[in-house]
Amino acid sequence: MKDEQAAFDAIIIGAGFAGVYMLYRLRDMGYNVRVYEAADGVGGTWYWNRYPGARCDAESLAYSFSFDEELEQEWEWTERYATQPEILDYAEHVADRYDLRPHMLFERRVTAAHYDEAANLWRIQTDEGDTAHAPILISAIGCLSVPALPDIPGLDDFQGERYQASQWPHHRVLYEDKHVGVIGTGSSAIQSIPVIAETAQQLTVFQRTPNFSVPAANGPLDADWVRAYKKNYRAHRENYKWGLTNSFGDLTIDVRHSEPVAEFGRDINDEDLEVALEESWKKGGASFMSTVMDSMANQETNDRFAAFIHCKIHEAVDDPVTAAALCPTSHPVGSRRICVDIDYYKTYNRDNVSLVNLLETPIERITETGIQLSDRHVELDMLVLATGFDAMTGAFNKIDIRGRGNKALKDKWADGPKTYLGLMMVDFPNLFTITGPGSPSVLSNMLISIEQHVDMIADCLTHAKEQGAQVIEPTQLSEDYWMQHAQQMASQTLFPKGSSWYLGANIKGKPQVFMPYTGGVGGYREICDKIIAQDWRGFSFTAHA
Ligand code: NA7
Repeated sequence: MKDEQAAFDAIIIGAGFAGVYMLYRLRDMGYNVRVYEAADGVGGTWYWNRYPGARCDAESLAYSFSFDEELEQEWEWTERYATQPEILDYAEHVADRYDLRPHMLFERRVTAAHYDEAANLWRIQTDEGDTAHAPILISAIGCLSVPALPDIPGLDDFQGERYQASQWPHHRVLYEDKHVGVIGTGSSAIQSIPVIAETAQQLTVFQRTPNFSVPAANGPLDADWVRAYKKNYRAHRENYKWGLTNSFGDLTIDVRHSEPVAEFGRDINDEDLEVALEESWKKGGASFMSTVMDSMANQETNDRFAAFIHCKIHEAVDDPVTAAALCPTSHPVGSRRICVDIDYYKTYNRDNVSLVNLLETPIERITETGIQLSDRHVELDMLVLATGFDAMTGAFNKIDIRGRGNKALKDKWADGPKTYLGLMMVDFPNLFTITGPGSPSVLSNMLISIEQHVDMIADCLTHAKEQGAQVIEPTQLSEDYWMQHAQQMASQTLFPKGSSWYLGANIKGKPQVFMPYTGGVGGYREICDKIIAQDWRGFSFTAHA
């Protein structure tokens, strides 16, 4: 089936969690919707990222939809942090449970989306030749969906097996009897290295920048605990929506999360901090950073967190040279996304695992049989690239998006993304960007941010209808204000010091602007709610002439 000049009320690009929920909402509102998806199934990130050990770093009961109480009660998660196959099953279950697939076209990559001002329509094209139009266009294209290949000479010369973590094949990959090389030590590598090490004959990790990682303390979920949690699901959801990790009142306290023991690092002495961090370390998970509230705002507090993790690395890793190489010193803890691991550091104690510190012996080139370092050649049978993504704007730039007056989005964003609330843009009317740059997105539990944006878009469309408006667009003033506010918020934190993909620093030539909103999901939601209460302040709703 192919769409030819097909007319819809709304077009959604992407069938990950954002696309799935947006479709669900719009269909319920009576919209005729088409979803185009590049993959041959739903799931987005969880469709593509099938690398060994892939799992979510947010807890399963929180990293799930909250829009239907029956769904959240009936779905059984098995572990504290769900694996990729389990999350993909869940995405498929949701698509089937609500009969969403008939509205989706798979294996279609949207290549162009042009706004036809005279008709007030977005006209799209796909790589399979589909053409369609709708007054509303919604991007649900994901924040981490365009893989970044390393700029290393000879990459294509390698004759062994080569895999990209974020585009892992669907067939089983076997490591037995193989010398495997992994390039990268971000979250994907840190999750996959312990799993590959279990069966590989030899595993060599090529590390340029070490990352901070905290233990997941993963395990099977206890049935009684889940029952108690599910009894209070509404309250837990409410807390998560506002960025609170704990529960309140007479609810079961989610004891696994780290509660802040102090607002400021200066209020807690070294001994007490050590005890508190130890406690958080045992509980596991990224909420470790919440042990003291100014950990991402105050360099001194952050340094104390870093020193604690350095000690943990030295405790876990037998070889002191390897341990030292694994200790990050170039960036504050958390300024690059903190990793959540299962036995990552201990993996370096295995006889079949070794670390190459690229800061001392850089890669010169990739050869037919391995990697040529400045001082030696490492022979490899398999090369795994866990080298990250062109985050947040990469997927937009892959589509020829043109707004009013044929203005290209690429040009608008030439110096960094510009949006109002990460949701809409001047000159691109009726184009909504779910978890777009300028919203908390990747600094939050994505499901929470997705649900908020989708609900807001649905409300916005209802409001427009009530106003008799067909053209929705933010004002220039509001977009300028939001960008200024977002940058100002980021500058009050240590995030910009990370030289990270949050900033676009991992992609050559990309403008370095801190892209996600650092005000937290609670602060952001409060602002959005106020804007809505003030009659959608900053948005203009006009009738199409
Ligand atoms: P990341 O976190 O961007 O990690 C990419 C890794 O690849 C990182 O260690 C990079 O080192 C390394 N890299 C990239 N290019 C090179 C070259 N040329 N040589 C050596 N090493 C290189 O991506 P992930 O997929 O692990 O995680 C992304 C997010 O996905 C994660 O935060 C979760 O939210 C899920 P560098 O730091 O650039 O020195």
